[in-house]
Amino acid sequence: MASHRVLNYFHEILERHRAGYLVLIDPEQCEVATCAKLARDIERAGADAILLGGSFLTTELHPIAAALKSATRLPIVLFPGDSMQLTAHADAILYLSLISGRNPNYLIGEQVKAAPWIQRYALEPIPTGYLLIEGGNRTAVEFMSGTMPIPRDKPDIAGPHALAAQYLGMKLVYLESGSGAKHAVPSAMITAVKARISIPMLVGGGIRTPELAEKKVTAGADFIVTGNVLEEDGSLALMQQFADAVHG
Ligand code: 1GP
Repeated sequence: MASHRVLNYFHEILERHRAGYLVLIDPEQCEVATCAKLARDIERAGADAILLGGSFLTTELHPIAAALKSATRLPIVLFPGDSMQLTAHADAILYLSLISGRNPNYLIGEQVKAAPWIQRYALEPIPTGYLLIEGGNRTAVEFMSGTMPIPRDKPDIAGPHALAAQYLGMKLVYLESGSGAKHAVPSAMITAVKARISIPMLVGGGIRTPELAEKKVTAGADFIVTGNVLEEDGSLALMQQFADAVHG
């Protein structure tokens, strides 16, 4: 029986704060020598967990994950682009199914390849319905997955996708504009999805200011994910502003 330690922790965050703040580290952008400091800063800033992963990996994940894990008590949660992005040096994995797409490889193929390794590494799998939303530019996830994003002005399409994820037993829904998206997920879409589901919703992609993060929380996001903006300015002060804006 898999433990639900990290999922339970996510629910505890939502009892403590109006929303949670997750910092995404792309292993491609993180040197082993510097990522321990980054992990300590993320914890000091008040973020709730670290996500680790990217659309495309050309670097060794294990030493980076190990350095992060030894530097912080925050959960390290894998956010993999495919079944190669697995390591034992993490607490949990967002077990993603790209349900907005119709590519069987990202609906179930990569998941089957990953399953025995998740078991071997004793990672907590958190089944997550992953919805790619049009963000105003071509993103790596769109290209790598070969799937079309849901149009930005179609909340009526996003809502039933998220509801289907919940009915399939998934524990989280992730609305994703793609890393470096020009536009974050529209607030109207977040509100429409929120009205459909009772499982927590993560929102990420293109969130570059604490003010925008705050707006997405007001619209209904339960967790805000930021990646790119901290790769450019990974200052403790900015991370603290994000954490404060999200926690409220
Ligand atoms: C990407 O949602 C995350 O998967 C974060 O996106 O890098 O644009 O913050 P950004």
